[in-house]
Amino acid sequence: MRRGSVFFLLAVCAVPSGVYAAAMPATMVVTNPWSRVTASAGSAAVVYLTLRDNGLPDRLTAVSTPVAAHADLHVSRMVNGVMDMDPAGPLPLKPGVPLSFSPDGYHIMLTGLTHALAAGEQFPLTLQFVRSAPLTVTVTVQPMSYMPPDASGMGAMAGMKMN
Ligand SMILES: [Cu+2]
Repeated sequence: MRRGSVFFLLAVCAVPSGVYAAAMPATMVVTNPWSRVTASAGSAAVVYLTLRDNGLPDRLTAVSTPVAAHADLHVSRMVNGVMDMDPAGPLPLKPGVPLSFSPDGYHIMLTGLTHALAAGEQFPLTLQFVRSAPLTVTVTVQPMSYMPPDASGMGAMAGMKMN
């Protein structure tokens, strides 16, 4: 059976990566992870990115980075005309539906920065999922004036409480 032998070959090829059999290979794609310059060490920073799940349904459970004592998933919401935020997550990921972090929605909050973030600096950020293997991406620190190409709700940062 030709069909059967092809299937068998695929099964054999999958064996060398058997260590990671519980995880899915390279199905999470992160676009434009970025943050902004900060005034000092110890202060807070926010990371935005777009996450696309090209595999099976999954959930983003946690984030971490060596440049901050804490990295947390937050969601912004308008309360009495002021942008406030709450802890969020795990965040559900639907295959093929991008999850965009933005000033008026989900963001990654970094607190207890080890040093002030300077424009042009880059640092690693690791995303953890229920099913997929952890994914480490490189965040670029942008100047205060930076707006991402696909920014929406641009004025939302103004009233956001950062501490
Ligand atoms: Cu926040």
